[in-house]
Amino acid sequence: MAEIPSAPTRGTLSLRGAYGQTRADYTVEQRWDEYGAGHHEVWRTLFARQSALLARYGAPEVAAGLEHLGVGAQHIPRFEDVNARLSAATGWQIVAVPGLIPEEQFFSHLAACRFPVSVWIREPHELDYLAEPDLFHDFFGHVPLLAHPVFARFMQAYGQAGQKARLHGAVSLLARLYWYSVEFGLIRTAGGLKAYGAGILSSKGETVYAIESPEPHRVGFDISRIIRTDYRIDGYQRLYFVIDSFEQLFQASYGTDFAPLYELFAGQAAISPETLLPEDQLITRGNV
Ligand code: HBI
Ligand code: FE
Repeated sequence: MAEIPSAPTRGTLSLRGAYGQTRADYTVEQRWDEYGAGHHEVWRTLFARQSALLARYGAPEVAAGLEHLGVGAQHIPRFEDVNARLSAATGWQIVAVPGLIPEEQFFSHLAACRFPVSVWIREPHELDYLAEPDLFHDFFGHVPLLAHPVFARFMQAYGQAGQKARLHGAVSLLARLYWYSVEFGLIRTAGGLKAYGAGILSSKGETVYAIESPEPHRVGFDISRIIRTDYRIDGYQRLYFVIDSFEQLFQASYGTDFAPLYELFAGQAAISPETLLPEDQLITRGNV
């Protein structure tokens, strides 16, 4: 890795995509002391903005998780501080990684109750859009729910399912489950529809859109429907799947033998996210 310059305000940005110092499992040290004032400022800005949206748009378990883990706006969290509380809550840990890591290691971490969090944070001109996960997305979006026992158990089951999917050459099918739940999931609550997916909660625009826009379809969660359904990576989703509870998410995933579904769907064309099926449990029909 390049030397760490001690820039007065930004500190170093060389952590982004720095894969030179990874261990075999793709983890690195967080090196919290190397974040500069500018990095903490980006965290503060994003945290203030996104946490203000949680009360109205986020699943209550997300705000509860942030609170429980002692995560606040002040500065980029120290992973070891969070780990002390997280492991007491659910047995999970977060581990520092340079960014996206290969599937094999990603699934191994989840199966072992470790969530990989990128160590680099976006720059001030990137607050609204990033093509790859940074610390803010990984942390704010994913970590709070790891303090929820049932969601945490689901994530471990997903990691184990991922390991099996690799053997079937079916990761691209299983990844749709992750996309439509962990990244872009909605949940029905007494207070109405709320977001729990990290891709939604780490985006200002999509947090409002996912809940309030008349454009996208919103359909009841169904695993075998989800793993047949394409998703878009270049804009807000046209389709969201809605769970009734985290128990539903866990039970459906844990109780499903994916192998026969992989066989069945392997040769079939994917369903477009714009397409509704007669058997869908329609919650809202999109108007676009
Ligand atoms: N690596 N750090 C990181 N974060 C991810 O979400 C991630 C990854 N590697 C692979 C991956 N996701 C996907 O292949 C799976 O969700 C299927
Ligand atoms: Fe993510």
